Amino acid sequence: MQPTKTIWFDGKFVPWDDAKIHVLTHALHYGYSIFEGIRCNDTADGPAIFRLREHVDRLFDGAKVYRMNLPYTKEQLVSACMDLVKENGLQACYVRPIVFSSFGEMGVNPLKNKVIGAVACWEWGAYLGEEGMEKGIRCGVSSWARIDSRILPPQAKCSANYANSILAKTDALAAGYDEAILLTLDGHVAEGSGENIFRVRNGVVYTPTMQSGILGGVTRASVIQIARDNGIEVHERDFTKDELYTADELFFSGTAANITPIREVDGRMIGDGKYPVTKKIQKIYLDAIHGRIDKYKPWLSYVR
Ligand code: PPE
Repeated sequence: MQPTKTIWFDGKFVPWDDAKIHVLTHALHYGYSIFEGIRCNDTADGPAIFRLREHVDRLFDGAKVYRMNLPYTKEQLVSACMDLVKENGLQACYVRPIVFSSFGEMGVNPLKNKVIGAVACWEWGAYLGEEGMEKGIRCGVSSWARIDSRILPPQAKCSANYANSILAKTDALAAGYDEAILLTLDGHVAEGSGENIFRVRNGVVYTPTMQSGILGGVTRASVIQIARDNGIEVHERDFTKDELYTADELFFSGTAANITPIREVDGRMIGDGKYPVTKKIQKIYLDAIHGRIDKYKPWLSYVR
């Protein structure tokens, strides 16, 4: 990771190297932190952050679920993200806000400790590789079930959720795959370790329902809208593992991953290795985030 000039840390901009916390920070021990992942992309009118408000709203929703009292308003966090990109002078970057229980008392109860927020940004290329974006990646269905809303609410982007993602991701890598696909406890397809999933069959697009236990992806919502705006039928509908294998096309969506085709699942090739629907959606999505489509410009917050 290439350091940038500054990080927004508890309300102030500090040099990259000074954004440090104590080893007894409560969140480090118990996972009581909520974060976001946002992309700022280069456009003809300078850097623009994609759907910033939606990301900040999701962070506040997560905080509500976890009884986390945030010492900032949504407006303050929005400004922190915008100012951060400007201060660092980057054309394109990934923006990572996080709020967490800080140093103070140990023990499970986090509510005695001050909540601190930070926002950092850095340059981050294709999450699943440039080649993956082009040619598709290889996935394995994980033997770990996705967290369930009765265990850890998947819709809150709490750091603790990522222990589940880490188990699935590291097993997938150890088995020689690029990424894991997790099923729900009742055997429906949920999502990747850090992406939502889509299935294409006979030109129709399907994606698991929000109620199945997935993160409500900002990219997922954008994909659904882009597809519908462009005459592609989309259904939010749960599906099973075998329906992954019999898909004509599969793809992941996510802030970090953008739109990444999946070319293989559990050693089975998906479709015929061409992804006409995925590629069409991928192109429109990339055009949208880079400010090349007027209709989707309301999704952008221009930094300058
Ligand atoms: N599901 C999960 C579990 C998830 O972590 C992400 C984002 C998504 C779906 C897609 O959500 P959205 O980005 O709003 O479309 N994963 C973030 C973190 C990746 C990481 O390794 O860190 C991301 O893409 O920023």
